[in-house]
Amino acid sequence: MPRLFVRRPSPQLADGELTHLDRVPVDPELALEQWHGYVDVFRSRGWEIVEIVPADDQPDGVFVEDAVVIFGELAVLCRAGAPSRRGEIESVRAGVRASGIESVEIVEPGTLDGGDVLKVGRTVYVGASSRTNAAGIGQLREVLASRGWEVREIPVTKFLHLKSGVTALPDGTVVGFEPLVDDPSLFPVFAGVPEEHGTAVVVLDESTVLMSSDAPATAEEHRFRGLDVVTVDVSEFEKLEGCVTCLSVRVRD
Ligand code: CIR
Repeated sequence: MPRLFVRRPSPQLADGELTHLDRVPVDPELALEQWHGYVDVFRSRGWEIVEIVPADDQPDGVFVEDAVVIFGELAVLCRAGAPSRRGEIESVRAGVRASGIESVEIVEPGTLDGGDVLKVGRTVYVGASSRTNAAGIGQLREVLASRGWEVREIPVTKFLHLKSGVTALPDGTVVGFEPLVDDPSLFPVFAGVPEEHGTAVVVLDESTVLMSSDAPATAEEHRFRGLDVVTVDVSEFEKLEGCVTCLSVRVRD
């Protein structure tokens, strides 16, 4: 059964980090409602939901994808690029270990945010962003080299994390909002999408993706490709540069 690691939003969510967006009011109650809606999509499809203990003093703790990346049987625990987010790792480490998953950690001077890691087949695209540095990418490459994964570095200058700008459809096509992608030619198969909030897709199964409800034209394009599209409203997280990918870590057995 596939597993979903999540963490409920902190009441301090509105104080989360912002890099490219201006701060606008965030409704913590609506955020919690949206978070439940997001988790329910997976629960109703048979995913096991694993809740990392709440971290109410960590405004960005809900963006659990940034703290850990799973490669088959191995969890890579990240060292956040934003110092304000480094405290999130304690509880994520405990949650991952309690699940019996083997783990390694990115250590100083390396920084790596899980949002910068996009897996397509056995290729791991890693964003060199304001959050992920060369040392972090080097450590990841070393850990994965003997396990059959190839790490490719991708420049990220126009948005926060690699996966805020590009994600992958079930067939491996990388999709992104082209004005914000530094170099689409770095991906073997790239397709532009018409809306910024349409860049993020979560693969639910081989024919179904989950997306933000704030990208209706993109959803239509995916349906035209033959995919089933499930949408959720994640507006309160989008205000903090979050998206559908960063609210969870997916583990497929
Ligand atoms: C941050 O700036 O770290 C959070 N406010 C948003 C993190 C979003 N994570 C992601 O795209 N993977």
